[in-house]
Formats: sequence, structure tokens, C-alpha cells
Amino acid sequence: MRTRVLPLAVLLLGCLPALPQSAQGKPLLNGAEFSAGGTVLRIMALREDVLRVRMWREGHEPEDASWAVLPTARTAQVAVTPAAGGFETGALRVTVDAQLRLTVADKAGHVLQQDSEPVTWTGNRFRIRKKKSPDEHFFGLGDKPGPLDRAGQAFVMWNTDSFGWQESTDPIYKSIPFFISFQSGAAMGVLFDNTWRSFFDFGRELPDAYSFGAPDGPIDYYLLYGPEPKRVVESYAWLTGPTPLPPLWSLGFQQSRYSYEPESRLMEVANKLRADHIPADALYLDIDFQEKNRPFTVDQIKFPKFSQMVSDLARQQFHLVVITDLHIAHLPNAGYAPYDSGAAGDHFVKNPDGTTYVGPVWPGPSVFPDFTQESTRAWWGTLYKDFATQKVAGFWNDMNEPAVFTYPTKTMPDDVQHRIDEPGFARRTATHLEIHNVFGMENSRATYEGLLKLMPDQRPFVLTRASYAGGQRYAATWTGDNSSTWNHMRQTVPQLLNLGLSGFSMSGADVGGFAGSPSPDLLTRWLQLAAFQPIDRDHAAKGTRDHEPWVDGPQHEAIRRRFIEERYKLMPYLYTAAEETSRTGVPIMRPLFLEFPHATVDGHPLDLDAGGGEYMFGPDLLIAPSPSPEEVAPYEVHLPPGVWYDYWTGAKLDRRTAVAARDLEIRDTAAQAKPVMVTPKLEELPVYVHEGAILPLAPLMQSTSETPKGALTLRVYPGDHCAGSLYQDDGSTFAYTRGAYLRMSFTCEQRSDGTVKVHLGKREGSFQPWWKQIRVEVMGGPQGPRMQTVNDNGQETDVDVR
Ligand code: NBV
Repeated sequence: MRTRVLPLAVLLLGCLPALPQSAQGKPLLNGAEFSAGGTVLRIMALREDVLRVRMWREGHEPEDASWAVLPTARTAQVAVTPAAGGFETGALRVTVDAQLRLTVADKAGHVLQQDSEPVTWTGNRFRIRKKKSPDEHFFGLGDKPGPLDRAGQAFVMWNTDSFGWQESTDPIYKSIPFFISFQSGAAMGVLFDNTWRSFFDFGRELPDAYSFGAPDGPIDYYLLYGPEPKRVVESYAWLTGPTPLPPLWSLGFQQSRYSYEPESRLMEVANKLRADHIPADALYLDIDFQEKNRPFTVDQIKFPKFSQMVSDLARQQFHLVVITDLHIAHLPNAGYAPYDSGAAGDHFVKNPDGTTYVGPVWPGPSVFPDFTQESTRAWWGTLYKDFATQKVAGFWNDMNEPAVFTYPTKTMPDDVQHRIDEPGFARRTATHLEIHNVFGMENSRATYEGLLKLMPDQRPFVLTRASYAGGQRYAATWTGDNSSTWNHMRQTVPQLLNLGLSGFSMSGADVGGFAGSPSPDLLTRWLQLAAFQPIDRDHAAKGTRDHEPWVDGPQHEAIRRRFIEERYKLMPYLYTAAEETSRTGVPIMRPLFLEFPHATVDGHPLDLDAGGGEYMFGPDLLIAPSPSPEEVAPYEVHLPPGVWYDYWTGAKLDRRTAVAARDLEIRDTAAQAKPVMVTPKLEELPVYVHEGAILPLAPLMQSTSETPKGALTLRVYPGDHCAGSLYQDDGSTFAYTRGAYLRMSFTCEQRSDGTVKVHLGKREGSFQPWWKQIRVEVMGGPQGPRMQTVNDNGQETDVDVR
């Protein structure tokens, strides 16, 4: 823990109230089962701090299967101790009353979650209602727009093609039925694993209750206890699987448009990026590179030398990403291999009468692979063979809600048939109502697993628009068709933060906005901000003005270039953060409360004071964009307690102008939490580093494929808990799993004579890095940064910086 204000959770959370008479439970080794009034409630402890809750009407126990939760986690169990009305684990106390109302408390008896009423069914529809405190906040639920805190709002889960969505639009592309409740510094996660059109209400209907339910499907949810919010996101990754380590290039700048065509235009963009020294790693081809919008084809007139083009781009150190939508043109007997092979294997979704469902999308009448069948996913994977041979680097799964041009539903009819044939599931037919929300995730899974089969030692890069809980196992994501407005740029922050809390760390929003044309200032501001977001992809709709960094003249271009360059210098830091995500589930982009849950005296999330605009990029950088970026006007930056440095100047911040600088060492005073006033000009974005951070930086490169020339820099910000780490590997293969990685940790210590001792830990792993020297820069001194360069032979060393 970095902060020192003690949590008031313990004081503010209520104590166990006198419960109505408790239910007679049947003890289980790992939990208990209760029944009353024809309803069964089974609660199982998967871990001391993770519970699974299932409920059904007697005789109707639902199938125990999941698209989201890993089988290892779902079947995990710990022994519990039976107790009056329930049981106890090492961390939790579970009680159930005579009406099957569930209460979960910590071991000290502080209630963490409590049903406010018995669960009721209306037909197959049900709702679970829990008590809500006035100071309870809610985060997560994936890409849903709106403020960071979901309190006071209601949502529906139904993956929807939402071109031009607005802040109040719901639902949009993804359904991630996972949220974190946060109260008085304590967090609890809830994954409601129901794929139907589920609904969530966080105090909108009733101010003192929150609820979730569905029109059908199982009551099956998981409770993930913190109390630290980081523990909750880590447990969520344990439950649904971590984000794989991405290829390094996917963290570089990506340039896209709907559509770069013909080939000469794509090459022009590539050449201009290099000529103007704008670092970049990826270029995208949207649907127009295909023949008549048919997936897995290439328009031979517009792209006559496709293979050659891919290798020319690779020579310029660009990775090519191509779109491969899931709809297959309905072209019987026309020599279109994806249709022919799919039809031969009986891979397409059916109508209730057994005929193949055909719906209109970009290629015209189209058929849809039934991704709920393992064999269909395997067949889909084979469609990537040619692109893989040509060394296309990444694949973009768009339209997979699935979007169909039938109005008003914009998707398949509710009654189309999916023939589930999947390990862990009973073989059965399900209607689209059950499968709709997992369809996009299973599409991206088919792509990811197919690529792994075709190129077993390459980390796949798949970008998906639709997904469900657990979809982070297969793909990165973006927030779909946003707009070129200031508000949409502002929206990227809460949206990407909530995606990160919902498992999707590798996420981005179309930079510059998809629909519409950004003003020069908006595009500049957006490129600045996105340089500090996990995926930095500039993308634009058809018919909009050009979006590339150079389009508004040299002054704008210089600012834009400088920020993209900063991202590339920070690449070792960013990649280390991505590796942390892959191990722990802690996202790259983090709300303040995730790093500093006890930053406020009453335990409310500091993010709310900051208007939802501030966030952490990795563990150490605090990004503070303006709440009204359309103007150059002063605003307050709320920094968590402790000492902070200005990232750009390296200067230590004196947050109490009236107090002498030596008092900066006094901790935890209310005065210290005073906001900092800033008025950044167009070329500035406030970024701060907290004391004790050690940031690894690389010399500037134009692409992550380049080998950096020069020393590794460690920027040290002396202060409490001074430590940092670095992770490196070849950036593209799985050699790291066989030991070819490098891990180093660093610490620092301030001596009374002003010297800073920086300890460089021994290198772990067999990967040989690019550098021979390490340049240590100690920030914050009265005369500016102090530096010292040492040779690095991989052994432990101490560097004294005077
Ligand atoms: O493939 C075209 C677009 C794509 O550029 C965009 O990023 C997707 O979100 N796609 C939607 C389909 C058409 C949108 C109007």
C-alpha cells in the first residue's frame, strides 16, 4: 500500500443486523444448500474469498456450464466451516435466512452484501435485489458509455451495432456482466454469468437497492471479495482468464481508416509516416480491400500485389492488420471457398425449420458460422491460412454482435438455432436469445485459436468489437463507432477504465473519432491523450476528412509527433505494464481508486472528485486531461496523498504554496490533498509521477521492430517505497514461456547527504536485451535531474547518484 490514510471501511460498513430466522441448510464440504418454497439456493466457496451462488426452482437445476468462467476456477473448492444459518470461509461469513435471502459479511461481521428481498420469478424472468448504501459506487460493465461510476443508472446487456452511439446510449457492442461495488475503501466484485438479455440497476429504480436479473437462463453469480479493489480484478482474472501477453508491436501507434485503398494509398500513408518521423507500428485494411466485401478475399484490382505489399510494409517495419468480418457471402456454386467449405461442413446458423439462416450484411445475403460448435471454430481458423502465409500480422473481427442489416433489431432473429457442441456443455440446440451475447466472443476465440494453430509460436493479435465476460482471453477491443466530438474524446477515459476493470486491459477508442471530422485542435488533443492509453489507433469513417497526424500543418504535426514519440520512449514501461496485466489481470489503464483505494478520508473513490477525467497509465503515471478540453481554461488536478513529480519537468510538486518546501516530507495532511491548478496549452497534457517510482525508458524508435540504440534509462523519483521493474522479451513469440525473457527490479534509497543510491537487481531470464549501459536519472533535485551511466552486465549493482 502506498497511501497512509487508514480505511474507514471498518467504521462505516454496518455490523451484522439481527436476521430473520435462518434457513435450514444442507452443509456441503465447500458450502451449503438451502431450500424453501420450492426454490433451491446453493452457495459454494471456490476460494476463501470467492463464492459461487446458484439458485433454481426445484426440479429445474440449470446446466452447470459457462462460456466465461474457466473450468479450473469453476470447479475449484475450499472446505468451509458450518455456522448458524450458513458457513464461514477463511475470509467470509455466509448466512441465509428463511426466505433464502443471502448475507455475506467479512469475518469481523461487517456486512459486504445483503439481499434486500427474496428472489422472485415471473415465468422464467428473475431479479436479484441487494441493499445499496448511499455511499456505494459501482464500476465495470465493460464498454458502456456514461460516467465512470455506474451508481444511479440502469443497463441492459445486448451486443448491439451502435454506429454513432452517444453518452446515454445503451446497450452498445459488448456484454460484460461484471461489476465492482466500492464503499468506504472496500470492494466486492460480482460476475453474473447469464448470457441472456440481462439487466442491471444501480439504484435507479430504488435508491436503496441495486439489482440484476435476466428474462431467462440461470441464476449463477460469483462474489469476489477484496477488500482491496486490486484483489477483486486479480480474482476476476483468475475466474475468467488473463489477457495474454500482447505482441509488442500492438502497443505501438496504429494508423487506420475506412478504407485505405488502393494499394498506392496505403503505401503513401506508410511512406509519409516514415518520412515525417512519426513512430508507427501498424496499418489497417478495412472492408474495401476485399472483393465485393467478401471476407477472406482480396480485391485484385485495388491490391494487385498483396503479398508483395505485405512484405514491403514489413521491410518498413509496419505490421498489417486486415479486417475479416464473420459474415460469409451466401454464394453457392460460385467458387467462393469460405462459403463452399462452410456449407460442406454444415457450419452455418440455422432457421428453426432447419434451413440455413441468410441475412443481409456488407457482402449482400450472408450466412453466419455457428461459433458455438468447436468444429466450426476450428474450420473458421483454417480460413486464415493464406493471410498467415503472407505474414499478415493481425486480424480485426468487426460486426460480430452479430450485426445484420435487418431493422429494427439489427441482428439475427431471436429464434435462429445454434447447435451447441462444445466441451463442458450438453449437446443441445439453443436459440439466439441465449447465444447472442457470446457470439462475438466465440468469433474472436475461433480467430485466436485458429491463428495459434497456424502459427504456434506467434502471439496472435485479434481486435474484436463484440464480446462477453472472459473475451479478454482471445482479443483486444475498441469502443466501436464513436464520434469526432470533444465529448467523445472525454468519454474514452471512463469507457476504457471500465473496460479495464472488466478484464479488457488491451482496449482503445478510435483516435480522432470515427463518425464526423475532428477539428485540428480536437485531433491534436486526442492524439496526445491516446498516447497514454493502451491501444493507440487513429481510425476514421468513410467520407470524413483525413485524420493522419500530418493533416493540419507542421505546428499540429509537431505536437502530435512529440506525444507519439513519448509513448515510444515509454515502451519498456508500457510493455512491463502489459506483462503485469497478463500475470495478474490488473489493467494497464487504472482508475485512481484501484491504485489508491484509501486516498480519501471517508473512503470514496478519488476519481469522483477528479470528475472521472484522471487516471493511471500503468502503476506510476497519472494522466490528468482537462474536463473541458475544448478550451484552454484552468482546472483542478486531484492527486492522491504523497509526493508527486511533474513528468515533463521532473520537478517535485509543492502542493501547499504557503508551506515551506521542507514540509513536503510531512505526510497525510489534509493540506497535502489540495488540488493542483493547471491551465495546459494546446501542446501540453499534465502527467504526474508519484514518489518512489522508477520508470524504464528506451531511446526513441520509429517502430518497435527497430532495435533501440543506446542505453536503457531508469528515471528515478526518490521517495517512499522506491521501486520499479522491467520486463522484456522478443516481443512476438512464446520463447518467453521457455525462459527467454528478462526481468529486473530496482529500488532506491535517499541518503542523508543527498546522495540517492539506486540498486539494480540481477537480471532474471535468458533474454539478451539491446542495451549495454544503464543511464540512471534521478529527478527532483534543486538543480534538475542528476545522471549517471553504468555498464550493465546483468549482475546486481548499486549506483550512487550525487
Ligand atoms: O468496416 C467498416 C466499419 C469499421 O471501419 C468500423 O471501425 C466498425 O466499427 N464497420 C464498423 C462497419 C461500418 C460502419 C459504418
